[in-house]
Amino acid sequence: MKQKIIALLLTFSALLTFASSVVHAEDKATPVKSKYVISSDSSFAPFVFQDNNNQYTGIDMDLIKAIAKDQGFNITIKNPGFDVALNDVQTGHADGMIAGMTVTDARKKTFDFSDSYYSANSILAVAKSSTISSYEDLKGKTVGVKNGTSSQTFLTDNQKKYGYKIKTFSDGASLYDSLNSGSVAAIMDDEPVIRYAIKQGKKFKTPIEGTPSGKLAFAVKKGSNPELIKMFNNGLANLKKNGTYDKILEKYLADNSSESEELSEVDESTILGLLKNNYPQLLKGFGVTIALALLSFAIALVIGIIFGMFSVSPYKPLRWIAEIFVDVIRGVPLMILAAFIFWGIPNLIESITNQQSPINDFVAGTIALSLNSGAYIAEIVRGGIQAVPAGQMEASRSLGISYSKTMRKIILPQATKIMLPNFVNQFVIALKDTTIVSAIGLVELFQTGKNIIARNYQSFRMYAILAVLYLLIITFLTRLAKRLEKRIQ
Ligand code: ASN
Repeated sequence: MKQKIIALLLTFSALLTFASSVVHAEDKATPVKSKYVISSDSSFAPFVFQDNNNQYTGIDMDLIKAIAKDQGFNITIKNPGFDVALNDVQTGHADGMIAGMTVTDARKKTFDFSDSYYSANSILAVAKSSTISSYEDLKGKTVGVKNGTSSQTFLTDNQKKYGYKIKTFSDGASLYDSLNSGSVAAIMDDEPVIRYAIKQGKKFKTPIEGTPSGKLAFAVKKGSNPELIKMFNNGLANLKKNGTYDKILEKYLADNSSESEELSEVDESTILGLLKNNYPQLLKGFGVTIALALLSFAIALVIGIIFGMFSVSPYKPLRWIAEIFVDVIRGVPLMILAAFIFWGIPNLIESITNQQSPINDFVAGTIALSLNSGAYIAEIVRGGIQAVPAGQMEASRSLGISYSKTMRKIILPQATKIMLPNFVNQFVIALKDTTIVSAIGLVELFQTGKNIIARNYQSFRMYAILAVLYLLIITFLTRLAKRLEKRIQ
């Protein structure tokens, strides 16, 4: 009997060892993709923000890089902002996101979360001189919050109770700037982020105690990239064990953290200082803007000429096609068109094919801008052709000359002269419209400027620099176009 029990116990323990080794083996994950795209916030210090060299840094950036190294997988990080990052993961433009993201029940329906790496409250900040000292004092006032965040959910849930208005912002920089300038009475954000801003010299205070909003974790789209979550968890556990995790937190959260000292050293409070520190980044953004404008305008010219010719064609169906195209594209705001192409279409394709098919942000921006300008150019072409007296076409046709030859030899040369100034005008509009497609996270000149402001809060000077840059390039290009126009005429 005794022997039987011992044998049974032995078998049982062998089974346990086997089972635990299986569980352990499962815990280990190997990368499936050669590179994982990780999306993040653009300004959420100390979790993610730009340092003086315009590199993204912070707890989240250090953590994900250390974890990738520890677990042996490759990553590319992009920082389009919190709500764009949420969309990125949902539509397959990114494999995962780390952005001080709070684990909430609502989010668990659409995301899978890793183990938590930090916990944070949501807290209200007001100007130092403000008299607000309770939620009740917010009645009738405006509270700012970043779009898509857990703080926004808290504010929305309690709006009726306290009677405040909510204003949402797409990024932290404009949110904090708005409290600074007094355009909102209070803002709500994660407590470590507000405390960090105060430490950096923001004249804010936090009169009301924070409300626990939860744990922060890394996230993937529900059901996708399970190995990424496992690798994150394993890596995080290792970093906690070997002290790296504590070191990272210490680096950004300690009172005398080196990061904060570094920030105050650089003088970015003058236009010259701003330019000196940021010109490589500004030039890059400038290049993207110019490339976007030129490429999309060239495509728009082709689209516009085709549909413009359709709209004056003697064939009714062609005229209809042109009319529908112009009406639809002109009737949809450019920002929605860009969002539809960048997020909407991949989402649709995925729901049909079950396969993620992300589209590059530059390509999506170019398509949106080309279609948009294309519709307006089609109208310019139609207007130009119709401005040539109809008698000319009739006279030419009655002489037996074909439609296309009359068009090419008689009508178009005159029409082109009428169209030219309008083309120049449309190009200027297209160049300015490139700022709108920054909404999909494309880092062109405007977004570059916003990212810089996110770091140093120099909105007056930075926006002035941006305005002058656009003014210079547009003036230069219009002058050039005018010369060309004169030559042609
Ligand atoms: N804690 C915020 C949220 O999850 C994240 C952020 O603002 N980056 O809503």
